[in-house]
Amino acid sequence: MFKTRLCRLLDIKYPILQGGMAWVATHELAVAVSEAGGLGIIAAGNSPPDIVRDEIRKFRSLSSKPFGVNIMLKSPFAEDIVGLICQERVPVVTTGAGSPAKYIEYFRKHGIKVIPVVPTVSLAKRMEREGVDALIVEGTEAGGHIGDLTTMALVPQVAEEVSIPVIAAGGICDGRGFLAALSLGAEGVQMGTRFICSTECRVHPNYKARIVNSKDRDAVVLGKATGHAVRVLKNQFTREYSKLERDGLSTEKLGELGVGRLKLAALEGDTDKGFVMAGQIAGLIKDIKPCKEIIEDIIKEAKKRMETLASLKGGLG
Ligand code: TUI
Repeated sequence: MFKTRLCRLLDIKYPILQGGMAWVATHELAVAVSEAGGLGIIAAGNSPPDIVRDEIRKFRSLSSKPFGVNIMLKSPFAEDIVGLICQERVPVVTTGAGSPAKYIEYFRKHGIKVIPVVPTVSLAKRMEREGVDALIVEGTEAGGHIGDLTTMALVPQVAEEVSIPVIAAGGICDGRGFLAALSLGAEGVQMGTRFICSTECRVHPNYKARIVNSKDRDAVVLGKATGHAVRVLKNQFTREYSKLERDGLSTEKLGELGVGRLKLAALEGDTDKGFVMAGQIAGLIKDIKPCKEIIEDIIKEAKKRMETLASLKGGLG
């Protein structure tokens, strides 16, 4: 059940990917997700290639399952990471924060599957033409750097226009979201915030606690005016930052203020002065559990809800 083209493409049991979150998605998390039957992803973030190579090798020392590496295309090391991924023969690459067009042919030559994050229909169509294997269609509900269309509106519009598998992301954390995504035409999901709240995720416990204790309106967007929208959980720093944004502080100065803030929250646990990147679904996440349980609970819940929907059909005649 729920075996889609994505399962065959990536050689995974469940069509569930883990988001490539900088400072959060280390090999420990990726191993746990891949071992549980999903696709674990190591985030390169802004790290230099030596660090990422070490993470890839650590993954391989612990698991022989398929996995991916996420390239944040605005990283100063993006090009070096592309080379590293090919050298290390990583099976899957996901990309974020830009178009990977200039690297696609190179990846394909090395037999690496390419799955970019796209926030619009036009980029999705362009990426399909360039020869990518699947698309992560991410709605504005997601955490971190975001586009402005919702998952609900964007996923079916992309699914209508492309024939490669679509993976829905943004606002998904349980069996309801998973089933909804498949209903919209996706063949899999990617989750970030849900996997942060896993026992295997090495992020600081304060970061997980901030998510578990969050409510529906806590995930706010900063940087809209400067064209670098980022979704984070409200705290002392976001209040100060929003005020400076309203007061018209320059893009450059705002950028400087943000430097190191994700690391501060993720590694040092300063959830007052750091950026706690998380999606709008944070308010629904109430526990920290192993990745295997997260994935199996989603599949169980989705099956149960499918049966409920089927009985509804019976009831309607
Ligand atoms: O990339 C993300 N999420 C991110 S990136 C990020 S930045 C960062 N900050 C601190 C340390 C390390 C990294 C934080 N969160 N999600 C995927 C995503 N990609 N969302 C939106 C996009 C996107 C935007 C524009 C993809 C393509 C795109 O293309 C524009 C173009 O060039 O055509």
